[in-house]
Amino acid sequence: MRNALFTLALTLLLVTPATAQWTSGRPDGHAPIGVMLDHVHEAGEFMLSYRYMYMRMDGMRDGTDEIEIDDVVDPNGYGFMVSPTDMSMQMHMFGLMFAPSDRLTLVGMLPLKVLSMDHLARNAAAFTTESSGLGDFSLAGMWLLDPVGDQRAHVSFVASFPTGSIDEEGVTPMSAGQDVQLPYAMQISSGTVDLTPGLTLLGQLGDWSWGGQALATFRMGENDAGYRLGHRYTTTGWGARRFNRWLSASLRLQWLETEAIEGADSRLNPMVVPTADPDLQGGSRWSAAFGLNTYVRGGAFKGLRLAGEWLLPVYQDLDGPQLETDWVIVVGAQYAGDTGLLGSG
Ligand SMILES: [Cu+2]
Repeated sequence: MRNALFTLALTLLLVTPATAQWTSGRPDGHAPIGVMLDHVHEAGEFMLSYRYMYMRMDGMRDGTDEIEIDDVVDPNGYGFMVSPTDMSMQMHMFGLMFAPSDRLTLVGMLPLKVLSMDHLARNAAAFTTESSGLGDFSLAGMWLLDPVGDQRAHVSFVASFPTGSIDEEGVTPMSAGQDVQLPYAMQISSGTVDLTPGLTLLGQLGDWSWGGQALATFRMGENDAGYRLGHRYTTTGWGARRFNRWLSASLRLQWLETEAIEGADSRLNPMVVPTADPDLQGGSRWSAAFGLNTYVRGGAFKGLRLAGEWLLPVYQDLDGPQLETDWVIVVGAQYAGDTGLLGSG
């Protein structure tokens, strides 16, 4: 037995090229662009990043079944006065990374959100509410664990601070021209300090690479409006292939679970519209995503990465009636370089 193990270990050692070592210097050296906190930097490096996310939600769902808007507002159905019909969520995410050492990378992130939701009332009146603004600023640290050959792993920890607004208002047909509090999904901030521990695994083998990540977001306490958003759990795994020095494609699966809201905003009436009911905001979702990564390796734009990812839900189980997600697009630009602050490597 010991002999067999020794032979196996020796074989693995011999078939693993001596140069096999994980490297970020390839297009798939960064994860698909929809994955945050996927990579660390080397001592002295910085990175500026910008991501644009567009999420399209259209139609209502209860559990795994699609339902009609008419049923939501039918007095003999769900009995709400108003139903959302569709929503678009846009986010501009600005990020700055800096690595004080090869082990530790620090990240600052600030989102700008633009939200729009269309509705249909029982009396057939259609209306739209909108909100926008700077969201919650977050600070993250990532700690690189000891690499194993061409595989590596890091742990991450994010603290998000409620710098955005939970007091977004709008005019609805029921508000008689007055500005009234908008439902939970139209708010820009969680209103609480949110903590997100995570673990990321990365591997490379020839022209192929893979990765996996698990994140959990916990909302601390209760916000000024008397509620907290549901905790969120995300697990994702992907495979990627590079075609040459500057282009790679990826396929990714993602599991997202959101718990119900705890407490309630007393400015909202949960009888009027499902989006105002704290018990109708949770659910889980499986999505598949296709992505492209590019990496400029020389010239005036050396260190620039452009990437895009298109995500499609393949399974949704929602605490409904609730808007279902149709698709999500994320595009991003990242520019990394050496600050020169910590010498040359
Ligand atoms: Cu970076």
